[in-house]
Amino acid sequence: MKIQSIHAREIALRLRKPFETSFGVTQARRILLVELKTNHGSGWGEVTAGEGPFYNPENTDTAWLMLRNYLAPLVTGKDFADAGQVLHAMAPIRGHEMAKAAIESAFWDALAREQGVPLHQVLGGSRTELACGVSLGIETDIHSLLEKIAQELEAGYQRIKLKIKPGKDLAVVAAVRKHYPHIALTVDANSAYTLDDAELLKQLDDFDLTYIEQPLEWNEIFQHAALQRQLKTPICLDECIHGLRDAQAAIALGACRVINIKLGRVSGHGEARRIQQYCLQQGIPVWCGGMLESGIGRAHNIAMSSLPGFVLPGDVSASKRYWPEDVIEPEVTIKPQGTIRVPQGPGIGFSPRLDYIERLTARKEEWPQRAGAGSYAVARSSVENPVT
Ligand code: OSB
Ligand code: MG
Repeated sequence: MKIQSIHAREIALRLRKPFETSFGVTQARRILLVELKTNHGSGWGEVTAGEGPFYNPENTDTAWLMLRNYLAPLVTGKDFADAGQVLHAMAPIRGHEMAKAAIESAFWDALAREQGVPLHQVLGGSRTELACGVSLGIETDIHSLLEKIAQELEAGYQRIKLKIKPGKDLAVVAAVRKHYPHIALTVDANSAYTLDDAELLKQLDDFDLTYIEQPLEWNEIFQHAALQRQLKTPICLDECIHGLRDAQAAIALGACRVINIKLGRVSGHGEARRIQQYCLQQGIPVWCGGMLESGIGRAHNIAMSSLPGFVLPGDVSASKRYWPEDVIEPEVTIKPQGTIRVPQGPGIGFSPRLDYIERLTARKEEWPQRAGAGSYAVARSSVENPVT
């Protein structure tokens, strides 16, 4: 399949309510959507980077730059037999996994649509319903947190994840556990602690958490191994895992007993599947994380979560938890038993709402640019013949 051009847009989407993590508060998203135009139709992908480089080094603006100046020139006008070849074509670019994942995953969508089959089937997924959890942001007081938890449990969600940070940890988790002695409960620190906090983190062992997600630095596997040796509770790595090699290192070192797979963080479906397969062989449970995605990214997460290793409830939840209106139809909904049905239509199985997306669009470009190639021509030559 030949990638003829890439249509990129930045859309502005306000969250229904602000979401606070240890690294900051998000009120509105600036999301990049890409549509790959091929000689056999098109496919959609989403850049899952945040507005600032606080979760990982990427953000909305770096992704736009990478897509326009480096990644689009490497893949447009070329024929690819599969998505692995697309990722390979982008290999000269170091890092920028989320920018690459948008193209790679859009290619999968295009491929599945061309074949007229659902993406989960092309990926090799078998599950038809996914177990869903929710990720709850940091709240100013415990009463509003308990109220939110009550609502989510009422909606059916099967696992509650609490964001924690220094000063908003033990007392919060203790209060929630006291109120709900039996729910599946986890915490996510988004790298807010250091090994010096080991004594505090050990006290989390009292609360029967399924795992503690990413307590230490975003790219520090070795120290997580030192911490895991001191904890009874499994560590789940999120930020640290950028690809299969990180998963292999983390498992071999004993740095985690659970892995959160995020499509964007690992450059797309191909690498996500390699991690999933490796973890399945190693007996490490995985689950699908979220990045406050719009419906496009959410749809890709749903397809990925249908693979066999995804045995723990994901952070993939209903559109209406995030947005007054989603950019896809139908929107993602959750059943009363806390599951999402994997759609059976071709590709991602949801349709982009083009009119609505147009109204949300802050900027859009098509690469290669049709007239006056300008910066595009410069960019292409600088990737293919780097001048050092
Ligand atoms: O660490 O999982 C995380 C959101 C933004 C950045 C990082 C994370 C999150 C979430 C929200 O936890 C998951 C979601 O509901 O999309
Ligand atoms: Mg996380």
